[in-house]
Amino acid sequence: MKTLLVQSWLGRTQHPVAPLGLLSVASSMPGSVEIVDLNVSNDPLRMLTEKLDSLKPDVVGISLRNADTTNAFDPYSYLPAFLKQVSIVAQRAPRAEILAGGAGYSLFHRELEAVARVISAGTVGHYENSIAMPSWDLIDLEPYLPFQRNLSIGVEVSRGCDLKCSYCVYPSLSGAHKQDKPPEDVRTEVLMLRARGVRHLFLCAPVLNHRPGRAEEVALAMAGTGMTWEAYHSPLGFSQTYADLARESGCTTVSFSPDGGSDSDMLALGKDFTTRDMETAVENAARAGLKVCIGLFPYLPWSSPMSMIRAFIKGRKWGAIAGTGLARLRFGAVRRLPGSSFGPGRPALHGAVPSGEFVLPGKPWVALFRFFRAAFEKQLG
Ligand code: B12
Ligand code: SF4
Repeated sequence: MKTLLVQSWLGRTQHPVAPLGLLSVASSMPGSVEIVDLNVSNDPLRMLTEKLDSLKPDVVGISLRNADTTNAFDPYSYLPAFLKQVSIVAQRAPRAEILAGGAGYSLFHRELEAVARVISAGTVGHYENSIAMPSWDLIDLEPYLPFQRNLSIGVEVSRGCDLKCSYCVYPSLSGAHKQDKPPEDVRTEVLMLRARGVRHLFLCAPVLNHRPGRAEEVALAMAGTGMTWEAYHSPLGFSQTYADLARESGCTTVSFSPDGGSDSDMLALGKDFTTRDMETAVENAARAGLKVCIGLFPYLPWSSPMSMIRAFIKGRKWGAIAGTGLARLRFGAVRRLPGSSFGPGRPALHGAVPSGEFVLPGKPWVALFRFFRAAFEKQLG
C-alpha cells in the first residue's frame, strides 16, 4: 500500500513549519509512506498534482494544521485553499482513500466533511495512541533551516493538559491525559536534528513546566546538545533556579500566556496562577537573561471599558518588567472555537473569519482596543 501524506498549502506565503504532525502519523502507518509539504514550493498546487500523478497513491492523508490564524487583526482563513486541495486530490487520484487530520481539521471536521464528502470520516485528534518519535528521515530539512528563529522546527516533548482554561482547545484536541516524551528520547531526537544542521528548536508542549521537575528534566536533556530552544511556560513555579538552569541549557526565550490582565479575569478564565506569579516569573526570566513573550486578552465578555484598559496597562507593566528582554507583547482577542466555553465557533469556508467569531468590544470601544493595542505593542514590542 502506498500512502502520500500532504501538509496542506496555507493559501498564501508564510514561512514553512516542518510538518511535525505528519511525521508523527508516518511513524505508525503501515506500508510505504511519502510526505510532501506544499508550503516549501513556489507552485504548491502543481507540486500536488505532479506528486499524485507520479506516485499514484492508494491513500492520501492531508493535514490541516490550522483552520485560520485565530488573529482578529489578520482574520485569514486557511480553509478555502484546503478545500481546493481536497478537490484536486479527489480528481487526480479518484481511487485513493482520502484521509484528513490535524488540529484545524479536528476543530471543524463536521463542517468540512459536510462540504467535502470525499474525506473518510473518523480521523479526528491524534493518529497514534501515544506520543511518537517522528519519522524525520522522510523530509528534507533544508527549506526550514533559514526560519528556525521563527520556530519552523519543533520537537514534541509533552502532550495533553488536565487544566480547563475556559477559552482553550488544547485539552479537547489532545486530551486531558498528560504524556511526556522521556528525556533520553528528547535528547536522542535533538542530537539527530543537530547532526542534520538544526540549531534552534521550539519544544512543543502545552506548557513545558506542567508538573514539578518536568521542565528541569527537559532542560538537562537539552544541556550540551549545542541546540538553543524556546517553549511555552506557566509562570507557576517558574523559579530563579529554573530560569538560570534553562538559560544555561540553551533556552533563549520563554512564552507566558496569562491571558487575563487581572486576578479576577484570570480566575474566571480558569488560570491556576495570579498576576503576582506573572510578575515573579517575568522578573526571574529577565534576571536570567531570557527573552520573554507575553500574550493576553484585554477584553473578555464580562469586561467593562475600564477593566479592559486596566488589562492593557497590566500587560504593559509585565512588558516593562522584562525590560530589554521583552521579545513580544501581544494583545489578542479570543477566537471562538468548538470545544471551548467561548464556542461554538464557526469555520470560515469562504473568505476571511467574520469579526463576530472573536471576543471584541462593540463600537465605540473597539476603537479604544485598537488604539491601546497599537500604542502598547509598538512601545514595547
Ligand atoms: C506548537 C504549536 C505551534 C508552534 C509550532 C512549532 C513547530 N515548529 O512545530 C508555532 C508557535 C510555530 C505555531 C504557529 C502557529 N500556530 Co500553532 N500550535 C502549536 C500547538 C500548541 C501544538 C502543535 C503540535 O506540533 N503538536 C504536536 C503534533 C505531533 O500534533 P499535531 O500537529 O496535532 O498532529 C497530530 C494530529 O493532529 C493528527 N494529524 C495531524 N495531521 C494529520 C493528517 C492525517 C491524515 C491524520 C489521519 C491525522 C493527522 O495526528 C498527529 C500526530 O498525533 C497547537 C495546539 C494543539 N494542542 O494542537 C497550536 C495550533 C495548531 N496553532 C494554531 C495557530 C492558529 C497557529 C498559527 C496560525 C498562529 C499565527 N497566527 O501565526 C501559526 C501557524 C504556523 C504554520 N505555518 O502552520 C491553532 C490552530 C487553531 C485554528 N483555529 O486553526 C492551534 C490549535 C492553537 C490554538 N490557538 O488553539 N504553533
Ligand atoms: S491554556 Fe494552557 S494550561 Fe490552560 S488548558 Fe490550555 S494548555 Fe492547559
